Amino acid sequence: MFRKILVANRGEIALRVICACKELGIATVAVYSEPDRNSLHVRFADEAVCIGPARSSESYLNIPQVISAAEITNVDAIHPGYGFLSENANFAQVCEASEITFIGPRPDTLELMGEKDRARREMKAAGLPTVPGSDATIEGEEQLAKEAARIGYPLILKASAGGGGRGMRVVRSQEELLVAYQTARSEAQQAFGTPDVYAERFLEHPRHIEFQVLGDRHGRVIHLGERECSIQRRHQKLVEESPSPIIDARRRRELGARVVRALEKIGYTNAGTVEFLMDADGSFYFIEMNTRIQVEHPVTEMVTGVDLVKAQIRIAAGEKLEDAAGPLDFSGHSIECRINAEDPDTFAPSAGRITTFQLPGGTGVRVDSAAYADAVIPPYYDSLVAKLIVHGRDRHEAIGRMRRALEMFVIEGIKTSIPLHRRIFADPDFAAGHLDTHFIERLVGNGK
Ligand code: MV4
Repeated sequence: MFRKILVANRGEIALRVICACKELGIATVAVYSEPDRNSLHVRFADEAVCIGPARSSESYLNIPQVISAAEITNVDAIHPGYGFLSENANFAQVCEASEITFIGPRPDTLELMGEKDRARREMKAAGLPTVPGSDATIEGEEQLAKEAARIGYPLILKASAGGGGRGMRVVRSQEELLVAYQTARSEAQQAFGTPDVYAERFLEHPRHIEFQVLGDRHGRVIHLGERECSIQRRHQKLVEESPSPIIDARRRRELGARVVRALEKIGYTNAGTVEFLMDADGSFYFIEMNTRIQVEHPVTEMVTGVDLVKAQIRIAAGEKLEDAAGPLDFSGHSIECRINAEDPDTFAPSAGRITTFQLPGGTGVRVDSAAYADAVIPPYYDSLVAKLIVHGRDRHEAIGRMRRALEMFVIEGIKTSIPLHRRIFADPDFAAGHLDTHFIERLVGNGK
C-alpha cells in the first residue's frame, strides 16, 4: 500500500480524498493556490505545498508545479479528484514517467474516452447501444450531407474533444445544417484546440442515467448500479439519486452486465462512469464515459456501502476488486443536492464570506463540504459549497429526510441554491419520479 499520497485538488473533494487516506493509514500532501491558504484541505493534510496564484492554469492545472510538489514531498501516488487534471492523459503519463502512481485509469484509456467519437465507436463495438449517428468525425460538407440524410432531424453536432454538454449544437432542419456545422467546428477549435465534430440523432426529452463502475488491474470490472442525474440546469447537475426511479432490477442486471462486459473488453481500470440517455420510449443509449471519481459518487456509496475513494486507492495499489471494494450490499435510496454559491434567481455565482454555516445532521444525513463559518468562497473556482446527501429505506423516506435537512441547513453571508432545492423537493412531479432534463426549465420558467 502507498505510504503517502498527494491530493491534486481543492474544496470538498480534496477533503474527501484526505478522509479516505486517513482511514487507510496513508499520509497526505495538500497542494493549494494562494487564495486557498486557509482551506480545510490544507489544515487536515499532513503536509501542504503552495503551487501558485489563484488562476487554475498557474496552480491546480500546472503540471510541472504539481509534479514538483510530489517530488519534494516524496509521495508514492497522486489522487487528482474531479475536474482539473483528473482526465488529463498527458498528466497521467508524466506521473508514470516520474514513478508516481496516478490514481485513475491508464493514460491510453483517458485518451480514448477523451475523444468522444472514438469512445462511442469503441463502446458500440464492445456491445453497448449508441444513439444513431456518425461513426467518426465529419470531414467536409459532402460527408456532412450524407450523415445528416442517414441520421435525420433533429440531430446534434458534438465536439469530439467536448463532453459534459460543452461544444454541442442542435440542428432541426437541413437549412440550418451547414452553418451549424461551420459554427460548431470553429467553436470546437476555439474551446478545445481541435475542430472535430460528430453527429447524433437528437433526443428531445431524455433522462440522464449513468452507471458507476470499478475495474481492478487484474482484468475484472464490476458495476455499482446507476444514478439518475436528470435534474440539471445548463449542464450543471443539481440533484442526483440512486437507484433511478425508472429502472427495475431486471433492467439494471441486463444493462449492468453489458457495461461490465464492454469495459472488461477494453481493460478498464479504477473508477469510472458510463453515461446513458434514456429516450421517452425507454431505450438506452451510451453517450460518453467519465474516467474519474464524480461529484455525485456519494449516492452510490450510500446505497452500496462501498467507499469509492478508498476503492480507487486500493485498486491503484494493485489490490483485487474483492479486497478493494468488498461485497456489494445494495440497500435503500440515496439523494444528493449540490448546494452552489449562487443567486437562486439569476444563477450568477455568489462569492464572499460565509457568516453562518449551520449544518443539518441526524439519521441518514451526510454533508460533504470544505466550507465553514468565516470561510471566504473565492470567485476563481467552481461554485459548489456543499453536497447534502441523504439515505432512506426507500425514495419516499429519502425525500422526507432531504426536505427536513434543507429546512435545517442555514448558510448566511453568500447566496446559495438552497431555496431552489427546497422548491424542487416541494414539486409533485419530482416526488412522483417524473424526471427529464427539462425539469428545471419547467420549474423556474423558460430562459433561466
Ligand atoms: C444529447 C442529448 C440529446 N440527444 N445527445 C448533455 C450532456 C452531455 N453529456 C450530453 N448531453 C446531451 N446529449 C443526443 N444525441 C441531450 C443532451 C442533454 C442536453 C442537451 C441540450 C440541452 C440540455 C441538455 C441536458 C441534458 C442532456
